[in-house]
Amino acid sequence: MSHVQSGTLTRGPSTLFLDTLDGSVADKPPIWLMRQAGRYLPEYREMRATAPSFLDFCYNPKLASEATLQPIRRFGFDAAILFSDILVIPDALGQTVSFETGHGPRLDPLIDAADVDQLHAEIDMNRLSPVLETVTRAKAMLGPATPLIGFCGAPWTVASYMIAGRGTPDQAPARLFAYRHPDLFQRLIDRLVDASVTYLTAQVSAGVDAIQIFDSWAGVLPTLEYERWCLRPVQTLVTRLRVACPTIRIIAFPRATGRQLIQAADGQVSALGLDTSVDVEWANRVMPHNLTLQGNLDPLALVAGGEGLDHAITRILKGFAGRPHVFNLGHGILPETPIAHVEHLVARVRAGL
Ligand code: 1CP
Repeated sequence: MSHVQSGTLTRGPSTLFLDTLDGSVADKPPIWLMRQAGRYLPEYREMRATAPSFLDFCYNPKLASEATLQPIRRFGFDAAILFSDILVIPDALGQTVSFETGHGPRLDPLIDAADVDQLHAEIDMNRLSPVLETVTRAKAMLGPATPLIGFCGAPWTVASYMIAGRGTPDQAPARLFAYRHPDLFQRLIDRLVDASVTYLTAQVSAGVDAIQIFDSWAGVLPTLEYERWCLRPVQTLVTRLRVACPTIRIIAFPRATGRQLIQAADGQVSALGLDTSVDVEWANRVMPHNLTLQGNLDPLALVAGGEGLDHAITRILKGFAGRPHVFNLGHGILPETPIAHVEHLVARVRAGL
């Protein structure tokens, strides 16, 4: 077991997942799945039915820590991810957020300057204290063998929900807003960077071992807008988080950004999450050799199972053999995914090539 000391923070015991984020190459990669806690698990659905709303569930440390542990107990993944949502940040900035079953999130959309200026200047960490308690509880339940991943949404992705007030196919409302009111949109992004730094620093203090920044909607922007609204704010966030937490491992997931993924490999992040569309051979060739790559099985291949799934797993294992790689999906697991297919995937990855 290694304990790396840097600044005032001590790193915990080494594990396959954390060592891989640090650049070690193993003969079999560690595996966890984006959105691994949640609706495809019957035990989650049963527990979820006991809470009045999804946000109540997220702010209940007992339920949320149990949901964090469920996929670990069932599948023995190499890392757990905190059970929460990216939209707790707008909630803690004073925007009204709710989740309607079957319809996804609903927020009071931000329409003009008055709406943006009405948000709290600083994130209300009292509101988020149950999430930090979930981290403490989940860490104690997991023990030292399974690291815990904390997360937030990237400023652009979170802003896109704050402006649309709901999920959309292409985040058109936020793109229109950013073209029409760039200065106002910049103010919103800056506020989200500040809020995310505060929130992630608190997650690290509470005990998470790594952070993933979900930029799920990075791929809908043209080049220059991607640089302005995604790349630079995430770089600022990461730089500031590293001042507060010098040793924290950070995974960036700028989904569907194609060749611009190369820009995200900026030497500051520990790993880059690859979405389903990224070609394994291309990524292996163009990405710095010591950079850990995470991904990128198509969630639909996991739903389908059979030979298609086996081919896809083999291609990823082969493609990333010899470089630091964390096996994962290219986006979140789908609610209709059969449990048996997840069991098969874990067994295949554990068996190696
Ligand atoms: O009633 C329910 O069970 C609600 C379903 C649900 C769940 C289980 C939502 C609503 N969020 C979550 C949990 C969640 N969300 C986690 C916890 C860990 C885990 O499940 O393993 C995480 C990491 C997220 C992150 C998240 N939320 C993202 C980024 C990742 C991604 O999939 O792109 C996004 C975009 C959201 C917003 C959100 N929250 C919930 C839904 C249905 C959505 C998507 C809305 C949309 O665009 O239509």
